[in-house]
Amino acid sequence: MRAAFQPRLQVYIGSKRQGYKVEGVIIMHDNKVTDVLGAGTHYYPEYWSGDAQDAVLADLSRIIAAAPLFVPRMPRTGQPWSITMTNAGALGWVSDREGYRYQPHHPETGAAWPQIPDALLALWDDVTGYRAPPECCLINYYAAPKAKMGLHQDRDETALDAPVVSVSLGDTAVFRMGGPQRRGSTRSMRLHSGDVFVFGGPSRLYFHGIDRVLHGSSQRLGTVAPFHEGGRINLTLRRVNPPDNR
Ligand code: MD3
Ligand code: FE
Repeated sequence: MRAAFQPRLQVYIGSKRQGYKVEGVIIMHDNKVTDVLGAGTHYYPEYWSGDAQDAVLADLSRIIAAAPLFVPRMPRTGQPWSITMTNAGALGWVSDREGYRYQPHHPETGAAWPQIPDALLALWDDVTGYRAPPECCLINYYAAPKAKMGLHQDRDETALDAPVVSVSLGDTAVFRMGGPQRRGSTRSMRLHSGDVFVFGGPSRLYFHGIDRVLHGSSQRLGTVAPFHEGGRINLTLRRVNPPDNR
């Protein structure tokens, strides 16, 4: 069940150099903001209550016990990212010297990824209505106070008609959303614990990244193993291959 309250989505425009100003405040209706920025992005502020978020964290704890967090590395250079990650589902997304790809097994243990928890499968059905379930739940963990993710596009999936669903847990993130071109203008929004974003339509291929995490802004992670350092978790549910209709 969704938390019943009426928060506002603040959208900032600008850059580090020029400074930011509030571009607009969008007031939600029916616990949902439809078509944020006119790009096919839908926003569900605090989709889950605190208890429901804790239940998802308990699921993640079990997943990580079976499929440990690993340090992704940049293709070619092998430079480590500032976050750690793991996956659930038939396919997991990995990044190492060889490149970016989806694969059915953990890069270090060689084991199949754990199943995607039922609560996340139900979320996918609720917010996407897509004709097939997600094949991947990518789990990104921002433990270090300086962890971030540079501006990028998600295009390793062939089912580009399916949206990507993002769930934020723990500390608030400063999220940057660009457009279809790397060099275009960008906007900044804050992602809070329990927030769900659906990136469909044109926004599916928009550039995006995490500038920083507001370390200590939430206490939700601290009591759950292995998240004792606190920080932030982002889950993305993805359809990788088009469903086969036969
Ligand atoms: C827009 N994750 O895993 S979530 C990623 O918070 C990723 O860890 C960030 O970007 C994070 O690829 C940002 C928001 C997000 C996720 C996927 C998207 C925005 C997206 C895919 C397409 C368009
Ligand atoms: Fe992404």
